[in-house]
Amino acid sequence: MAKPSKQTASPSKDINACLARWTGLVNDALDRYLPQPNCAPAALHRAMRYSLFAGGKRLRPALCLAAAEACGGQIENAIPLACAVECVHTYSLIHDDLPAMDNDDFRRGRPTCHKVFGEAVAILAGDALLTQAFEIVALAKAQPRYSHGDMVLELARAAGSRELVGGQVADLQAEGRKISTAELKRIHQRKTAALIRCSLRLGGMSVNCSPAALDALTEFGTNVGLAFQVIDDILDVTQSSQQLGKTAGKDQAAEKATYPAIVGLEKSRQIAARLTNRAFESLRPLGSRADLLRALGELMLRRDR
Ligand code: GRG
Repeated sequence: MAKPSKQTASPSKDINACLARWTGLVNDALDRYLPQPNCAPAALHRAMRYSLFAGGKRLRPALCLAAAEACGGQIENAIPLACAVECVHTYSLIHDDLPAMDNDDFRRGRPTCHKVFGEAVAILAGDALLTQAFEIVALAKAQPRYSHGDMVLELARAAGSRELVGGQVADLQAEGRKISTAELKRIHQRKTAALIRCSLRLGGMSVNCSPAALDALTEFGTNVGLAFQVIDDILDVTQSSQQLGKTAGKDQAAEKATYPAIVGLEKSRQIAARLTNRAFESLRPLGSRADLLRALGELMLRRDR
């Protein structure tokens, strides 16, 4: 993978150990927030848990917690928000895998939700996870600068028709069509970067961050989110299904617009590195407190799944 410039990247802590610890905290909290698997209707709750605890990388929750830390706050405040964004993310994956959309049989290393529970329950499990996310935001602690309303608005906008859902529609409509890199970037902004940026902003809001810190997180989130999707497109071409835990090579088969398809692999790697460097630049005002965010940015650029 292409390298970001040394001067801005300073992953000083053991990011993998930190990620493992944070994943544990988020998983425990999600387990508490979600209805138990035997709670009626059991099929629905089992389906929600099946996808939520399928071994996702938990990058959005990690970004949320690291943002709270970068703003000098306690990660405990950010845990509910980290859980909420992961519920929205998992819902979007369940729906994206449905036959009416990407029609995928394999996700997070196991059969997709609709393959195991049927289409109707999978649709409803996605709906319930989306709703669950807002219930969890309501249970978070409001802050002097940020009310519950501000947090709900943040998540609703990122998940709604102008961002995540709108990006998915634009992505489906671009299939089989030749589009420019500018149009592709706009799709990536909505379907991928919006929720990543929202994860960071909610992390900052959960610890009452300053407006300047929120701006820094916003800029970081946009660029790291765009880089994340470019890498995702590269991995779809270069990795095996087993490595990815989802079906590889689907973009080409569906004639999807991707950076590798439009500009080639090498240029795509350069674009991802450039976006990551730009993301690091925006963290300067946060100083060394943002080291974990820098390390996460590095990890996202260099990931192999
Ligand atoms: C159906 C409303 C709706 C939206 C779907 C999420 C999405 C939009 C489509 C899925 C395919 C895709 C390329 C999404 C972009 C975001 C992305 C790269 C998701 C995968 O995120 P990871 O790698 O997944 O963090 P894990 O499983 O590790 O959580």
